[in-house]
Amino acid sequence: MNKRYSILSIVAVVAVAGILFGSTYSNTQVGSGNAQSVSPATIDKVTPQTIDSVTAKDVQSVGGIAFNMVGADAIPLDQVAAEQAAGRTVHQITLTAESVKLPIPGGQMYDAMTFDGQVPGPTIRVTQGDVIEVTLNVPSTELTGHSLDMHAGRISAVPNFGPVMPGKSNTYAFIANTPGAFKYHCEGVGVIGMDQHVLSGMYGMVIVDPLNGYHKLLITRTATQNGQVVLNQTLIDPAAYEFTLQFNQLYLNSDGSYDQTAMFLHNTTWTVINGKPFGYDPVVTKVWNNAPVAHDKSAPLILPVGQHIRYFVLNQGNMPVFFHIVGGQMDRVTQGNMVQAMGTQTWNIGGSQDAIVDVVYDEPGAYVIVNHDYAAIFTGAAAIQLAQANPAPNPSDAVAPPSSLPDTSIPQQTFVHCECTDDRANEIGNMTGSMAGNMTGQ
Ligand SMILES: [Cu+2]
Repeated sequence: MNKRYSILSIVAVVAVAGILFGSTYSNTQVGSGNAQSVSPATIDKVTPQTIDSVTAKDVQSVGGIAFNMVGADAIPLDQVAAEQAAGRTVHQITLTAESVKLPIPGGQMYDAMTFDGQVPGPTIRVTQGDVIEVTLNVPSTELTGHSLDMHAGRISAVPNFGPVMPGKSNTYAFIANTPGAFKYHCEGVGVIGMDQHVLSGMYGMVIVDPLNGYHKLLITRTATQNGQVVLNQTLIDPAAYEFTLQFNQLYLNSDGSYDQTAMFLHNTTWTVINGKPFGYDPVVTKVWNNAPVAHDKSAPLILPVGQHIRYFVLNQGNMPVFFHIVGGQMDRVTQGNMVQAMGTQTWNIGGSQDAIVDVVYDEPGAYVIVNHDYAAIFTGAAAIQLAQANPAPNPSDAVAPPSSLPDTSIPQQTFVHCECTDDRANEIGNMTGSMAGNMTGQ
């Protein structure tokens, strides 16, 4: 590695590690004081547009408002059962760190680091207010320690995201209080190696469905009436055909090992969507079409025309994602179940940020999802979608599992299509009736 970057790297790691792990950790309880609960009706009067100007007088005028801070997201493990008894659903999730070799275009292999032998790691799906109790296992065969940072909760990094050395495991629990599509990732060993571990594959998604479900989708087009152009608006059901799309980069030396110098320079070797460069593009990745195992083949996403499509988009990488659908527009973009845009062409998703994108395709055709950064497109950030009147079974495992919420997901047939080991592909293939590679951890 270039000496300058080597020194920079060490300085950066020491600085971050000092901040994260050098401080003394104490488990602070958020006190409830004399605060009183707020009814949903009262909350509704305070909108994001007005909250900045709310004064004590305003608060009095709406009947008094005081947030009842009964606790943080983090839950001590011995209190998980009590939360369950009180009515929360508990998801016990286990992830296993696995360093493996995975293919890249040209038939070459690279040194991947994974959760459960697949990139991205298993998608975890819960409902807002559920408890996630997660265990990271690091087998004794691993040559390095790993860790697990979950963005779906407000929980202290220390000690929860700390190093788990080979042969050890670590468990923590939290309430998923905020809806969205959240990143989880390895932090290396006390953040040392975090870049290598994440950019080599140790990342995944937690979908937190809103407690009261997704909003109906307003579709705005135009029509002609009595010789005039008029708005033609339709409100469609929240239930949608769903896909997860996770963007990242690979920075590789010619032997398939991690290239940190290339990372510092943002000199991408491959850009991946759901773990593969051009993974939904059978034209570019011909090599995979001749692969002997199904999970190494590439296939486009198949979408139904005129139906509600929902994408959970997550930027796992080191570069912005200018999310764009060639030939399409986004009917809605939401974050935290709050609408951010309606009718937009491109949505900028920064590093470790998510967006939930809703679209209706009016006509059959090919619509390519890209990161509208040319360096990203031509290194792999292009996924072909075919919108059809009568779609064949969807050739993708990108579908999230149905939530416990009614009226959320329209189940789709799935197909093993992950950047994963043969063993993992076989395991997923045997998960009859469930969504490939994903889990709710019930
Ligand atoms: Cu790791």
